[in-house]
Amino acid sequence: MAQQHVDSVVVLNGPNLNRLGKRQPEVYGATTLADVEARLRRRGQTLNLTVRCVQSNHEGELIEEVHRAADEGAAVIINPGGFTHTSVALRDALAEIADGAGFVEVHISNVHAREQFRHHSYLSAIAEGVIAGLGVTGYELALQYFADRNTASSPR
Ligand code: DHK
Repeated sequence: MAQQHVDSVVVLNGPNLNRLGKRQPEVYGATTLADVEARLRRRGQTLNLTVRCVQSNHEGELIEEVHRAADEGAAVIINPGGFTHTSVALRDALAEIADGAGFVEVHISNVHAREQFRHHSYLSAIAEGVIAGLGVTGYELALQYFADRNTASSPR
């Protein structure tokens, strides 16, 4: 399912993504998270989507934001950082989004071209789509996806 019209999208970034622009710029680029989030909010305005951005280094906080998104009927764009490869609990929370508004998993780097332990994601199998390796543009593409899906699914 997961083809419902959404008015809002929650952009969640997990551990260490507050260090964007500083941490391993050769892998994650030079753009800061504040810049990425500002860009997404602006883009949301032109796409008629309310965008709320949250970053946390804590698994429980991310899970609570997922619950909040579920209660609001919001779609989710998530870069779970290292929790991608470890967190059954985050997957369990996101299963509710998968059954509702849907979520897209984003990775800035091409995780498949990196260490073996980054090749497995606990989330990908229940994500509506996965974007990896396109830098921070991946977030914008995911947002565009939800706008296009709105147009395709339910003209209002
Ligand atoms: C970000 C991280 O922090 C890593 O733990 C993931 C992901 C990859 C990214 O490419 O955005 O393995």
